[in-house]
Amino acid sequence: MTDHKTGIIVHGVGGLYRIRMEDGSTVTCKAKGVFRHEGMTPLAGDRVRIESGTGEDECRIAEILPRKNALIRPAMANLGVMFVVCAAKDPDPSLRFLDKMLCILEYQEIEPVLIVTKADLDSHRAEQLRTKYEQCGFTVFVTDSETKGEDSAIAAYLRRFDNSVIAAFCGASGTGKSTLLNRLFPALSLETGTLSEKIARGKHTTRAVSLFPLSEISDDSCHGYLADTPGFSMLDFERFDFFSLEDLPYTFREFIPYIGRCRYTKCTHTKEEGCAICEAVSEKKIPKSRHTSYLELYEALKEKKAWE
Ligand SMILES: Nc1nc2c(ncn2[C@@H]2O[C@H](COP(=O)(O)OP(=O)(O)OP(=O)(O)O)[C@@H](O)[C@H]2O)c(=O)[nH]1
Ligand SMILES: [Mg+2]
Ligand SMILES: [Zn+2]
Repeated sequence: MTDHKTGIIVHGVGGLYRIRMEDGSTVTCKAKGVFRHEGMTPLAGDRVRIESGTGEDECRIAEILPRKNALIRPAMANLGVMFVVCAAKDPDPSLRFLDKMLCILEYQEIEPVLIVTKADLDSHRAEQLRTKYEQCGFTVFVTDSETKGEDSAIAAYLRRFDNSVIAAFCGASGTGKSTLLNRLFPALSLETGTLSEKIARGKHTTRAVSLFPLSEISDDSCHGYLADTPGFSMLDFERFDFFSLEDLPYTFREFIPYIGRCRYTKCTHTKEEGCAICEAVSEKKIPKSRHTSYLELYEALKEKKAWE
C-alpha cells in the first residue's frame, strides 16, 4: 500500500469524491467507513490522504488533514476568501440574510468580499449597498452582465491569490453566481438559469460545490482554487450552525472599535444607556440596518442559549 498521496477534494456527490492530487492528476473514490462512524463528512476543499490499493476500486480517502475552517452551507472546508453574491434586484437583497452570512464568515476567519450583481436592474440600490458595506470595512464590487461593471477589478483581486487559497462564490439562488463566474472564466461554461426555469425544475441551477484550479481555467498568473456553490434559500439558512452570544459583537467588524467603550462592562449593545455601539448607530457611524441584524441574531442566539 502506498499511503503518502495527498490531494484536495474538488467535488463530492453521493459519497463519491473527486480529488485533485498534488501532481495535477485526478482520482475519484469513496471515503473509508471510519469517517461515518466518527460522524465526519469529507467536504469540498478538504485536503485528504489517499490510500491506493492494487485495483482502481480500492483507492480510498484514508485521512482528512486538519481543517482551517468548515461551513455547513455551502458545505466546504479550508476557505480563505468567500465572495458573497447579492443581487441588486431579482431576487431582492435580504440584509438579514447577508449580515448573517458575513457574521459566520468572520467567525470562521474567512475573508468576506461582497459582490453586488444585477446592477443593471437597480443601479441606485447597488450603489447604496456598496456605500453601506464599504463603510463597515468590507471590500465591495458592483457588476452586471450588461456593463460588466467591476468584472476586471474582481479578476485582479483573484490574481492576488497564492497557491493555497480556496475561494468560493456563495449567495441566494438566482443572484447570478454562475453567470459571473462564466464571464470571468469562459472556460468554465457553468449552467445558469432563470427563476422560472428553476421553479420548473424545483431546484437550484447549481447542484453541488465544484472547485476549479485557477491555473487551469485562466492564464497562469492566477493561482489557488475557486468554487461555484448552489445558492441557498432562506429555509436552508435557518439551519446554519452558529456561535455563542458572547462572540456575536466581534463578528460585526465595524463594532470592534467601540467594544469596551460602553458605560457598563456587561453591555449587550442592544439598547443600554451609555452603549458606545448604539451611540455610533445614532451618529450614523454604523449603518442602522447592521445593528438591526445584530439585534435579530442576538435574539436568536439568546433563545438557543435558553434551550441548551
Ligand atoms: N439582468 C441581469 N440578469 C442577470 C445578471 N446576472 C445573472 N442574471 C440572470 O439571473 C439568472 C440566474 O443566474 P445564475 O447565474 O444561474 O444564478 P446562480 O446564483 O448561479 O443561481 P444558483 O445556481 O441557483 O444558486 C439567470 O437567468 C441569469 O441570466 C445580471 O447582471 N443582470
Ligand atoms: Mg449557479
Ligand atoms: Zn454597548
